[in-house]
Amino acid sequence: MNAVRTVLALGSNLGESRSTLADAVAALADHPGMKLVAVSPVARTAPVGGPAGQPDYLNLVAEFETTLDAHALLDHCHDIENRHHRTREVRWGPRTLDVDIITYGSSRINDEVLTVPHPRAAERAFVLQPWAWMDPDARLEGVPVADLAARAADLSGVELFEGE
Ligand code: A4P
Ligand code: MG
Repeated sequence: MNAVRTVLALGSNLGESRSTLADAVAALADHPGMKLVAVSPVARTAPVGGPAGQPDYLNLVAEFETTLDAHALLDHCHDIENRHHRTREVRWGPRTLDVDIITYGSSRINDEVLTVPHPRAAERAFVLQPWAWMDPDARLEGVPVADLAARAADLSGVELFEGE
C-alpha cells in the first residue's frame, strides 16, 4: 500500500500534559505503519466548550506518513489514548489525552466511527494555529490553514507554550 500523509491533532489538559504529548507523539510513531514527518510547537489554549472552569489545554499537531488504512489509524490513536488512561465521561470534558485524525490524504470519510476531515477542525484555532506554525503552506480542503486560523473564534485563547 502507498503511504498516505495524515495530520493528527493532540490535546491534553489533565496531568503532566507536556510530557503526555511528547510521549504520545513518540508512541504514535513507534509502529511499523507510521513515520513521523513533522511536529508543531506546543500551544497553550483556552478550553473551547465543555464544563466551565476546566483547565487550559496544551495542543499540538503532527504529520505522519502511514500505511495504515484510516480505521486502523483510528484504532492506533485510541490505543495511545487508552495507554494514557483516557476515560470518556463528559463530552468535551477535561482529558489526559485526545488524539484526533484531522486529515487522511485527501480522503473524505463519513461513517459511524470516523469523519475525515475532522468536522470541527476548520473552525478551531487550537488545531489550526499549531498546524500553521508547523507548515505555513498547509491547506485544509483547499483553504490555507493560516487563513482559517486567523478567522477562528478561539484564536485569542491560543499562545505559544514556552514551557514553565
Ligand atoms: N471520531 C469520528 N471522527 C473522528 C476523527 N476524525 N478523529 C469518533 C478522531 N475520532 C473521530 O471522540 C468520540 C468519537 O469520535 C471517537 O470514538 C471516534 O470514533 P472522543 O475522542 O471520544 O471524544 P471527544 O474528543 O470528547 O469528542 P470530539 O467530538 O472529538 O471532541 P472534539 O471536537 O475533538 O473536541 N479546547 C481546547 N482548547 N483544546 C482541545 O484540545 N478539545 C475538545 C474536544 C474540546 N475543546 C478543546 C479541545
Ligand atoms: Mg477526540
